[in-house]
Amino acid sequence: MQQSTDPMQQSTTREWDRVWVNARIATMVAGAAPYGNLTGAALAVRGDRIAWIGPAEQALSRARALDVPVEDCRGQWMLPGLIDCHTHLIYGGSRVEEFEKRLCGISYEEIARAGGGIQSTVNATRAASAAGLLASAMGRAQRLMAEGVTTIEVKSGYGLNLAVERILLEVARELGRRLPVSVRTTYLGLHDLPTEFAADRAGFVEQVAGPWLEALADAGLVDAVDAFCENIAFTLAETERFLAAAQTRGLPAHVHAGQLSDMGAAELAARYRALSADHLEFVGASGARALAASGTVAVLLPGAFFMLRQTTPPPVNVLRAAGVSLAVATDCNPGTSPCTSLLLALNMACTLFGLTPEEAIAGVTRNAARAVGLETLVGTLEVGKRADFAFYQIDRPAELCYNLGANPCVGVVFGGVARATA
Ligand code: DI6
Ligand code: FE
Repeated sequence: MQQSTDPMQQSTTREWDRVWVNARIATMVAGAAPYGNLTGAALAVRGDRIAWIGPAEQALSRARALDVPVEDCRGQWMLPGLIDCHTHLIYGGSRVEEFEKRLCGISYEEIARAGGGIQSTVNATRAASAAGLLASAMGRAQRLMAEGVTTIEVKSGYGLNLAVERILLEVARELGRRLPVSVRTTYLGLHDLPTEFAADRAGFVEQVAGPWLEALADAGLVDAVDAFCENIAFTLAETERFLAAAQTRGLPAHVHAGQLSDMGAAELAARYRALSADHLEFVGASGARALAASGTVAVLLPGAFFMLRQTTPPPVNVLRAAGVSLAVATDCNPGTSPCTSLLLALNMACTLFGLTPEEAIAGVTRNAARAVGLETLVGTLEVGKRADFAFYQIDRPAELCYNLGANPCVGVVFGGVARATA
């Protein structure tokens, strides 16, 4: 799609199915007014696309001439549908007991030795039925959607064997069929070493990067891959083996990079032109420069930072100075971020990491779209993009970051169709 700095453009060849007037529109198009704001504008859709954005008076007269339905937004704000670009939405069980134990002074390591941590979620996920996994994930997805989320990235990673990873990715696809939301699937092959491979790390990485990736990709279940590159998880070399295998198949990558230490994972992600490098509490100037040069988006995950009570935030100034695009996501997972509110993540990105509200909102729209490789389709309100947008009863866009626990979303349109759930 052609990028335009002037969203007040119009298509002359298409007619409209519906037009929205009296909205205050934050297009989130870069380089225009703050938030890409348009005043006195209207937006028309045809099919699942935005067909026209232009002055409200023109919209009304044309709508009358074409006899298309007109929706009066009564001054509500309209923004692009939000994108949660990093979630582990599908898992069995819960880690609430672990949370209680940690608050009673039992350490994460003690919990892990007693069978807690990621392994406990792997056990609960392997024991769950596909129907149960789908039902719990639908509930979480619906809570995200109620805030105006229209695209969700969903990672596997709690199966750690081919059969269960396949189920997780199938459930992710099913979510996208059952709900009016678009789902991007990520095969998080390297999340943790399963106990059955405890004595054979290399063998596990070979399975993940070889036959398992092949089977899952051939089944059409994989939009991207991901690895947890960290001293408690997988090394640079192991991560690279997986990224190289994905690259051979033409699959893009995300990397969990710099959550607990700077191992050079951001540089590796950049070398493989990853869509995103995620977490980045620990990244240096060289990692930031590499991400900027490769166009890899930095996905900030304040929910995990908050739950783990970490004290070193990502070096946002360094990332900004290097020109890295910033995104924000929930990291919804049972262990470190049991968060189903992207609006709460927006607040935390501002209060804990120092993003401006405009940066944070760009981080769940325009830049989140890049982080999932869908920037030509979603993330801004522009003619030709998919008609995904949300309506909010707020006075200004920054209010989306300001509220703690309120949900001002009053309506959602997904692919040109108003959602009943909003
Ligand atoms: N980083 C995280 O914070 C989560 N996964 C990851 O790679 C933790 C997942 C868990 O504890 O279940
Ligand atoms: Fe994560």
